[in-house]
Amino acid sequence: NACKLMAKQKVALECLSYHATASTDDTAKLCQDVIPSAETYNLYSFKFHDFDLSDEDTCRATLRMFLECSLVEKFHIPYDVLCRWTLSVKKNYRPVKYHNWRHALNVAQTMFAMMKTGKMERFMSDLEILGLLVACLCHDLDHRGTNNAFQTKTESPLAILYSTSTMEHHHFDQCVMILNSESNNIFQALSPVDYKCVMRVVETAILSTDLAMYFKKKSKFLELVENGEFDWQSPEKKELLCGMMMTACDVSAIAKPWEVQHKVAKLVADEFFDQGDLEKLQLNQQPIAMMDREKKDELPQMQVGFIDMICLPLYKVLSDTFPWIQPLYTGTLENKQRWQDLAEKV
Ligand code: 5BB
Ligand code: ZN
Repeated sequence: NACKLMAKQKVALECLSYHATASTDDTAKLCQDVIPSAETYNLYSFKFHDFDLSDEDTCRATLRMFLECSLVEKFHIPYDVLCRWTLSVKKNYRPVKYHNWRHALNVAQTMFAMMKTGKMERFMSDLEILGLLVACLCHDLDHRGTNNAFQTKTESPLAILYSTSTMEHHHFDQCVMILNSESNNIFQALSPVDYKCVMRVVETAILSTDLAMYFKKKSKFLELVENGEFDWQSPEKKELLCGMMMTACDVSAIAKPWEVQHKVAKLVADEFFDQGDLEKLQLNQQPIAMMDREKKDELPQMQVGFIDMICLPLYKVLSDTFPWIQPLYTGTLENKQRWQDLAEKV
C-alpha cells in the first residue's frame, strides 16, 4: 500500500509536468468558430478519415458530433465548457505515432457512424450515447506509445498502481482529471444519479478497450447472440454490447478504404517498432516480431492474422446482429485480400 502511494505520487508528478487545460485564447476562438456541417467532414460515413483535417478542424468535427446528437441541449452542456473540454482532451494526448488525438477522434467518429448510419442509437439511451462518445475521445489519454506488457516489464509506476489493464486505468484517471479541472466539466448540469450513471458508462467503456477484456467478454456475447438475443436493455447485456462496440471502434482503421488502412497500419507498426527499440536499449531484450524493425517484411502476414483472429470474428457477429454496420465487415474483408496479396509477394 505504501508502494502504491509512492507510485501514485510518481504518476501524479509525471502528469503535472504534462497536464494542461486548454488556454483561454484557444477556447474563445473555438467557441466563436462556425461549425461546418457533418457532411463537410463525412461524419456519417464508415470511410471517414482525418488526413485532410487541420488541428482546428479535428476539434470542430468533435463539436459537430455532439451537436448532431443534440447532446448540448439534452444535457445542458455549456457550450464554452464543451469547447474547453475538447481542447483539453486533445492537449492531453501525446504526439506518439498512432495512439494520439487523431486516433481518438477516428474511434469517436466510428462510434458516431455506428449510432447513426449503423442505426444502433435505438438500443441506447441519450446518457449512454453521451458516455460512449466521451469514452471514445478519452479512451487512450496520455498514451506513451508502449503497451501494458511494457509497463509491467519496466516496473513503471503505472504498473505498480494497476497490475491489470494498466494503461486503460490510467486513461480513465486522466479522463476524470480533465472533467475535474476548472471549467472542463461537461457533465456539470447532470443530476447526481445521471452523473454517476454516465461516469460508470465511461469507465466500463474505457476499461473494455483492453484487448484482454475483449477476449474475456467475447464468448459471453457470442452465447447471447447464438441464443437469438434481441433485447439488450438489462445492465449486464448493455455492458457487454458497449464493450464490443468500443473494440469495434478502436480497431476500425482495419475496415477503412485500402489507402487509409495502408497508411494507418504503417503508423501502428512505427509505434510498435519504437517500443521494440526501447526494449533493446533499456531492457537489453529481443523484441517480439511485431515490434522488431528487422522483421518489417512480416507486416502483411501479421495484419492477416490480426484480421482473422480479432477483427473479422467481431465484425461478423456484430453485423449479423446489427445489419446496418456491415460496411465494417466488408471493408475488413477487402483489406484482408490486399494484405494477403502483399504477403504472398514476399
Ligand atoms: C494483437 C494482440 N497482441 C497482444 C499480440 C499481437 N496481436 S496481432 O498478432 O493480432 C497483431 C496486431 C500483430 C501486428 C499488428 O500490427 C502490425 C502493424 C496488429 C495490429 N494491431 N494491427 C493494426 O492495424 C491495429 Br489497429 C492493431 C491494434 C493496435 C492497438 C491494440 C489495441 C487493441 C484494442 C482492442
Ligand atoms: Zn485506442
